[in-house]
Amino acid sequence: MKINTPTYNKAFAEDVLKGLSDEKKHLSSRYFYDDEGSHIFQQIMEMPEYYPTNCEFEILSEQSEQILEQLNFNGKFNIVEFGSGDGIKTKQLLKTFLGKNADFTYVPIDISEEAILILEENIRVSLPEIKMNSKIGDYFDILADISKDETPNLFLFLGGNIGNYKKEDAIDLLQKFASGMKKGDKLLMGIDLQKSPRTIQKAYDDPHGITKAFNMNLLKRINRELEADIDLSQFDFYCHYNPENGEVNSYLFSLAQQSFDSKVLNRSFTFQKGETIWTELSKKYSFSEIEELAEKLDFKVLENFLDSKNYFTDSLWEK
Ligand code: AVJ
Repeated sequence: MKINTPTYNKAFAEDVLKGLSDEKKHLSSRYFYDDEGSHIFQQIMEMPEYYPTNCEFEILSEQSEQILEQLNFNGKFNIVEFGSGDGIKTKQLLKTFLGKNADFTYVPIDISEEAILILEENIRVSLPEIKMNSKIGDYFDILADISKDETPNLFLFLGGNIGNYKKEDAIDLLQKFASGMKKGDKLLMGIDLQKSPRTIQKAYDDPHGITKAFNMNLLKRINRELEADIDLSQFDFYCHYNPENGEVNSYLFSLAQQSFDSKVLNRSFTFQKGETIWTELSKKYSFSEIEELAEKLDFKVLENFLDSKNYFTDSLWEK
């Protein structure tokens, strides 16, 4: 690798190098979300086939009063949100809580300063009376600070992002959340549920090609940021839902025997015809798996708040 090249993201370069050097090639879905990828994800959320966003919107629009009751906080509390994004769904919950005169401070955390600035503006316009204390930075650094305080916390981890983590990694992540939580603190986590395999397959293998573009953007990023010469027309996208383990696995695969070159990584990479790059896990849970996960982490599941189709849950856990 070149040294002294401040124009590229070091973690991205290292992970691409590792992922494309392994016997079975892989790239992390964490790298989907650059500016272009975040834009494509917005389009995914607008597709009729991609049900999770609408389901969670429905849950937070219609059941936030019950969520507030279940919290059982008397007095002030914080609502700490991990990876707040555009906050459209969260706004439904905040609006209801304000209407019920709950005494809380909203603490959105995001690594992207831009995302936080947009969110702040958005919330200030629509809910001007809210107390807000945004944080830009790493979840766990900020969590360590927050946990020093006596104030009870409701943590939000919405959108179903937990689905992107393999079992051990999910446990690891939630363990880190738990380490910043006091007894009585709550976690509200969005989790996509197992359902008709056709419904799930259609949400990821969409007929518009938007999910394909979302995955192909990883290759575009490699071209742009790692000065590579990947011929995008020589790759395609494939994904598959396995109802036996609840996993959607997504791949890019090579349409030909080919190589590309990266100037930043100072290496070339070769692909056989049909060779895959694993790009994403999107795990769908059963209720018993949710229970099992909570139990392993020493949480109590207080309630699963479901949408009317029972596709998705906002699962409320107590530490
Ligand atoms: C943002 C992780 C919840 O797994 O459903 C959407 C990302 N990937 N379509 C998901 C995604 C393909 C999404 N999450």
